[in-house]
Amino acid sequence: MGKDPEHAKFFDWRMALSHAIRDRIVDRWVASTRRTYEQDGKRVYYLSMEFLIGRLLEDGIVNLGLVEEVGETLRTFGIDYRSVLEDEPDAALGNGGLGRLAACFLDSLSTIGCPAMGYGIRYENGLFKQSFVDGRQVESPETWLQEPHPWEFGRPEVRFTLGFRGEVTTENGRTVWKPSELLQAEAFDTPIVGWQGRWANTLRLWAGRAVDPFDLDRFNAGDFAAAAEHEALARTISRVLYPEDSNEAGKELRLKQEFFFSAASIRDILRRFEGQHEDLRALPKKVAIQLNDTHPAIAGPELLRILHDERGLSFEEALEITHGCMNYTNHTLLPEALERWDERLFGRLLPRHLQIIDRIDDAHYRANPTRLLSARSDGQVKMGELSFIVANKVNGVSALHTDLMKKTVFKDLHGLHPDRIVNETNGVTPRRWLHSCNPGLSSLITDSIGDGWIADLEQLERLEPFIGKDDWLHRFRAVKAENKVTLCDYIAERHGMRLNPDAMFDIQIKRIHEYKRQHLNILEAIAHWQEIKDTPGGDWVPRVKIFAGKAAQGYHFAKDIIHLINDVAKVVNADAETRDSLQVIFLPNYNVTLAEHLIPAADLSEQISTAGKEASGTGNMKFALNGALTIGTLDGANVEIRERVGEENFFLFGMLADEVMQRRMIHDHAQQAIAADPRLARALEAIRSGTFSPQDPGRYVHIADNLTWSDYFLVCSDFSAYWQAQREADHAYRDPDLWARKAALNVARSGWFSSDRTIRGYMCDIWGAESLLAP
Ligand code: 26W
Repeated sequence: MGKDPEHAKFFDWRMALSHAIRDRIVDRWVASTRRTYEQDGKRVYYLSMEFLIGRLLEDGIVNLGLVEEVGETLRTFGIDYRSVLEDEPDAALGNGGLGRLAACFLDSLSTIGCPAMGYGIRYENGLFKQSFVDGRQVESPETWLQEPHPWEFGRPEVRFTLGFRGEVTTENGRTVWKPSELLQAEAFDTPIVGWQGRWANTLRLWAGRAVDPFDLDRFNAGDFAAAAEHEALARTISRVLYPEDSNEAGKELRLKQEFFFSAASIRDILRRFEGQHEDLRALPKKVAIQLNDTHPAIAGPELLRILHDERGLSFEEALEITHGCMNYTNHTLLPEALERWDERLFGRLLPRHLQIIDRIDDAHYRANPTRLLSARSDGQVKMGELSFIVANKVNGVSALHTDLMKKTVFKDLHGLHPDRIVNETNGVTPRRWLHSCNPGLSSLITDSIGDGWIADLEQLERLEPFIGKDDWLHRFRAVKAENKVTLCDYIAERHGMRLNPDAMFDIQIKRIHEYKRQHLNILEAIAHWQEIKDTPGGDWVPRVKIFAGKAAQGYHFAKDIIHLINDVAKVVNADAETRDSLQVIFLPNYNVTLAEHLIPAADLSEQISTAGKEASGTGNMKFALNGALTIGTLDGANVEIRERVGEENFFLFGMLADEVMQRRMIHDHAQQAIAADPRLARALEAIRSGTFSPQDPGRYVHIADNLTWSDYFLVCSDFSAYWQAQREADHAYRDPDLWARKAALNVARSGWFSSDRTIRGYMCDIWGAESLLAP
């Protein structure tokens, strides 16, 4: 860094340390790439609009097993290890579950030694920063690339020219697309090193660049802004991540982003394949492409276009090869999240691809004349249907979700292709989400069963015999207690609020959405507060309710839920009668790093979505692995968590997915629920009457009205059962050893939720890929 240690700032120490670690990673990276070329095995390409990576320095240090050495080295300079780590900004290149899953998958692919590349966009601005002004969410640009980023390697030599618009003509029998708007995609590579540094794969992120960045003539004509216009326009395509996580924007720039990185990735994949192979018909034997939801779905028609229009293969052959390579993962059943592009917008931007999609539909209909199921219909291009038709394998992300896919959104296509849909229940990397973020629990486990569990998580079940032993259980309880004190200090330092470390830490952290029902959680908190006030001196189990999560900018109801939670917190925390029994806090700017601070300290994990709405959830897995008990519905992967940890170690409540459908048939289902539960009615009335917004009494009438008159996500109908489950949790928490046993059994029985197990499923059921590492 060209700095004198005497005057170096944390930033300089972090950069210096990053370069020292990176230096050690590069060797394994080069060796892995060389071995991949030598072996010429099947490669996996994971195409995703989002990679929610978080910080990378500690990940590198932990995966190389250098924690002690680094700590010691910094100590010789009088520098604190954690402070250097805290200086790193998160790479917030994602919205939530889908993006974080992609990051966990990269860690597992490298740990297993599966030759793979992640492809995405190098957003200059990640997911917006969230702060609160008078309890309201305020967004500000996230500028992680404003300072040097030590974990990326620019690849100026890897550039592809791409285009939009223009026209499609035929020249000597060949269809030729001449795009009228051109730009370039430039590659930036990040090494992804696996556990124990045995393998390292590449994450390649594309940045928009102008074909000719600077117009000297215009500059000399004094038209300075215009001179740099092309560069600015090209950069726009990789400027910012769309902050929507369940509502398709339908915006032109979004479609341009999707095509931009998909097309650059396909070009790069073909360049690499053709560098080693003659016959394009062998492509499906050497290449498996995974579409992370429909966002990169255009990659299918783009590969087909190149094979047919540019390489001259017949349409049928090009389609067969494309079909052999492509696979699609669906992550949501929410209708508003399924991408359906207006065909005029689509046709304007990608005229040739629209033609190719029509031919794909024709070919599909010719092969399946019984039912006309097409990607293009009713003036829209439906990316879910397109992905299904093009893909070799389609998967859901939990057993329940995959089942619902077959019964709902893909019912007809499933009927036509009954063996195309498979299930791959999600997982999380145990390196970041246990070994690294919870060193106390990690060393207790390693002391007990050795450290094999870090790369073979189902070894955790060998903890069960220890759980019966008092001294082990006390060490387990001590670890949790210490994590809670650490979190209290972290929050006091940053937010000036002192939480009670002996209280039950009840945490709900995820994107704000009505189907995730943060408003059910705060409604229960209000009823709890009211009940405590009714029984002064009552023997209540002290509870700390922690919320965190961002709402999409345009999702006003979600933003109002955040405002309500902050307003309730203000009133409850100021209430002298109750604050020893109940505290509520909403922490701003939820991201990967904050999750790493919160999850190890959790006692109760809130997974309370309306059944049938949460495709899987992955936070639920992280909490169980860190010794928290789940209060939840039978939704997504909660079903499989409860099956594995044991129903007695899970606080279940609420309607099942099919009961939800039934209940909605009753037009006044909410009023009936309110009439049947005075506790619910009273809590709702408090919201309606402005108890939490005395200066603006009518502020939350619309929330109370929504819950009373429509309540699409059945908050009221599930309230009583939820209240009951919360009281059961209180009861269990009164017996610390009982609680600890249940919590420890959650740890011991959650090994299956490793993303290593998930990736091995993809390798076996979908990709047909092998590890290149000796077992
Ligand atoms: C087009 C806008 C948009 C952007 C992102 C629509 C939908 C998405 C994602 C699919 C939303 C998402 O993150 N889904 C979550 O994916 C996780 C990983 O599989 C699951 O665990 C969550 O249940 C699911 O909500």
